[in-house]
Amino acid sequence: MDSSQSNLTLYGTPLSQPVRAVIWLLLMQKESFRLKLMNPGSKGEIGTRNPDFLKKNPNGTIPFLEDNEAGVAIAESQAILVYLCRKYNWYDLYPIDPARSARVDWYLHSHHRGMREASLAFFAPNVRKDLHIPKSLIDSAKKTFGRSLLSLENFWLEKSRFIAGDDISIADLSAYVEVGQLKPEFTNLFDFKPFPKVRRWLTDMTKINSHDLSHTSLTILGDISKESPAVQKIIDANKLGYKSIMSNQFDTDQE
Ligand SMILES: N[C@@H](CCC(=O)N[C@@H](CS)C(=O)NCC(=O)O)C(=O)O
Repeated sequence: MDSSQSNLTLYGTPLSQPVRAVIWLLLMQKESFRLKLMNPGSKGEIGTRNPDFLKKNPNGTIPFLEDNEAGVAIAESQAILVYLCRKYNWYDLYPIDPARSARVDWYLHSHHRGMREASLAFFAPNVRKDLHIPKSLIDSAKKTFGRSLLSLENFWLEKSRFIAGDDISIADLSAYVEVGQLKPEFTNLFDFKPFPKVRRWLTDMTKINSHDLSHTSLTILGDISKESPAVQKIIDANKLGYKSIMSNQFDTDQE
């Protein structure tokens, strides 16, 4: 089946962290999907603040998933990740046993006022200069992210290889799209030297199937630590990332 016949339509853009987590899961599990490119924050035709999209998701955010087969339409990356795992019985990534999924859920629910702040603290101020994000907001996000990174180092990864145990789960995908984007190999916006367990985990995550493909747009964006990327570079990174994902999603030999 090619993606045009898929029941799943994902609204998003590859440079968006929560969208990337969903793309990674679908690629990793070789589940075909359509990707409808969206422009975050815009009221234009493909904008997330366009009235037509707001009718689907009043919060105006991506990712947004439509599953035509099931008549389901949902927003919020964590809800989408859990939905997909339940629908397709991907219990290795979201355990069916409540005692094991409890830890995954714990991380997922803590993510939004925690690791997610990596984007507000580092990524957005460099990539979305047009937003003129107030310094007080950025400073507060840096503090929250700092605390979350410490808890990743000293708590979540203290005794296990991944966040919820020795096997990877959707909690790792969700955390990695935030933390991983800051690595020297991508935007180079954070120094991970004082965090050895986090560094080990970051390396292990690059070995997970479809890591490279789902992160193509970040590779294209490259190191932005010295200079913010031009608008055209951001557009190109999203478009080329999109093309690469759509043309390779059925390549069974990928990675
Ligand atoms: N809690 C949401 C956050 C989604 C989010 O912030 N998406 C951004 C793109 S990275 C967005 O859609 N922004 C557009 C807007 O707020 O208008 C999730 O995990 O899905």
